[in-house]
Amino acid sequence: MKQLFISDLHLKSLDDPVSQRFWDFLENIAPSADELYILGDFFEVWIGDDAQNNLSKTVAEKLRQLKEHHQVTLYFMAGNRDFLIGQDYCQQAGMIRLNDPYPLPSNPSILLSHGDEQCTSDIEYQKVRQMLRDPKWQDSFLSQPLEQRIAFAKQARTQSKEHQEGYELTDLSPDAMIKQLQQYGAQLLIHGHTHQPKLEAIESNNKGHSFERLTLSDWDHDIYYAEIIDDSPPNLIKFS
Ligand SMILES: [Mn+2]
Repeated sequence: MKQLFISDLHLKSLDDPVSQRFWDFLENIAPSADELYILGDFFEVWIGDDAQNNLSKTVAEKLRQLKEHHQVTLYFMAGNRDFLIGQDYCQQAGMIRLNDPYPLPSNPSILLSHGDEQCTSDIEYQKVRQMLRDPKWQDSFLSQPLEQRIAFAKQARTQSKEHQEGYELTDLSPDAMIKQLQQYGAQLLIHGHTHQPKLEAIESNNKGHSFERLTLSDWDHDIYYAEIIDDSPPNLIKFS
């Protein structure tokens, strides 16, 4: 069995080079897989499954083709940009929506996550996250007219940029990663969000345990995806 993992494409428009790279990936890499996991921030922005455009429709069509022509099972986990992707779009694209975190059924020592939840040192962000992930907030947001949702998304982007400018890039907290791995009886976290591709040990004072993380890249410059073949450990593979 071959499993592939990608994240953080931040798809923006059909004519963006990232979209072309993704079509290449779907044509040349993904067909040989049994399972493809998309671990969040797939789209740069998402304001509801009812607000579709040419990009979202093309992506759904291409994913469906991959699933139907090559029998690839598709999984989607939301990130902090596209957490409003719902069952309707997942169904349209032939993807199975996963909760965050999600233990990999074929290898429960591996836990999948987008990664923003473990950035616990950014207290402001965690407060906002808690609001945005509240189903009540989401229902009320999705019931607003499109223009209002677009305006909100724009404002949220500006605020998030201002917030980030005062900070070093916030990484996932080692303690938060280890706590979550222990909770699930897992040893390796595969995640995105920080766009710093690597496979490394998580620094821990907890002797006798060794935890690891595999971080996926974004799709702007050097692109990496993770691959697991049968029971072997995951590999980070450069996609050019
Ligand atoms: Mn993210």
